[in-house]
Amino acid sequence: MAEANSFFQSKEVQDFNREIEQYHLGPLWNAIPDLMHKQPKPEAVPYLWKWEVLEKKLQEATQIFTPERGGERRAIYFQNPGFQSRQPWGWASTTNTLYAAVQLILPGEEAPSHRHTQNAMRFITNGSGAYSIVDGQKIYMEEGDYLITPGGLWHGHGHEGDKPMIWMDILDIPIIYSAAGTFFEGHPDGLEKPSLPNNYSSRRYMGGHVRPISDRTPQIAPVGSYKWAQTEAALNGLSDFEPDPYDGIAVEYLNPSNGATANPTMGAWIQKLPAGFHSKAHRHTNSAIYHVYAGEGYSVINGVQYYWSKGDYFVIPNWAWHEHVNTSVEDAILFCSNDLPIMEKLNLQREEAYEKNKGYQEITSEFSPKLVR
Ligand code: GTQ
Repeated sequence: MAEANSFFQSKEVQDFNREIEQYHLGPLWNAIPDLMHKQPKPEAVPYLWKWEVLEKKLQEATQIFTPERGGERRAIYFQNPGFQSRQPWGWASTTNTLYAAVQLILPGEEAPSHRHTQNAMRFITNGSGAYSIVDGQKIYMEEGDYLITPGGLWHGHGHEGDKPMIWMDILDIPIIYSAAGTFFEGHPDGLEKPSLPNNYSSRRYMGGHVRPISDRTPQIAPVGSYKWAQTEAALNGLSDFEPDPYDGIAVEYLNPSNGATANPTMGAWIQKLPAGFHSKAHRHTNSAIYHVYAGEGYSVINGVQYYWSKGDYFVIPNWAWHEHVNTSVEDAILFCSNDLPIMEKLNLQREEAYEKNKGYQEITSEFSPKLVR
């Protein structure tokens, strides 16, 4: 190897590499170890955002920005520190493939409808009375609901309640950006007028339990909103069963037409970590963005301890070792969004158990989250 190294560093090779640059040509012999490293090396780093910071910044944003003034949504996204060099705007990358944000809408506000090639999903964290109009269907949102807005569908939001409402958005912006597949269009009417009965698809499908017999082959998931009451019932129904050793009691949102994930490129599930639960550690090629819906505990990611409590968000980059611990006497409930469907479609999905130390990582340090001063 020493010989090979000195060959790559030799003046002859270096000069040649520089010489071909002017023709916009590149030397594979030097590039290959950086391009085809032995295992995933995501630019994304593990990170955690505290709810107190998000709440404060969203509150401040209400003083600066209104949908009326800006013609857009009041969303603040999670910029992974590993992507500062992506231009523009770090591609709003929370992981290599996914964008996530928190969005706040005030009573009476309307966020105009638009459509884009990016797929979107939402997890409702605070409040009630707001709605999303997706493809002509007005869908009311309540805490714990999960909504999908597959790419290409018109969507806009409004709020009929009397308190601010907040939710999490997850989109595949970085994937669509790198594939140069971005199309975006504003709706000619501002907020689209509903053309279907309210909550149409969830009611027709009973949340995925049955379907109208006329609906045998829909292409995209025909359920726009997955209601918390049904998700919670599913979690409770599993409470007598052995939890998954890595993720606790976890149920994934699916497209009842074909059993695939609810959104074609992004996966989402709810996982309950019973009181005192300590998962085993593993790693997988997909990345994940977590929201702490209830409870408190910590996750160990690549040996670093990330303490979390209700309202926090954290990132597990691709191929990072991780395990989750519920430190309290109450159940913890985590919402997990991930790029598993993308990895599966590209035949990249792999998973590995942590074998050392009885399956638990050794903790090397504790993460200090950035707090408001
Ligand atoms: O609410 O429609 O955070 O289109 C990013 C893009 C939210 C939305 C985001 C969007 C939306």
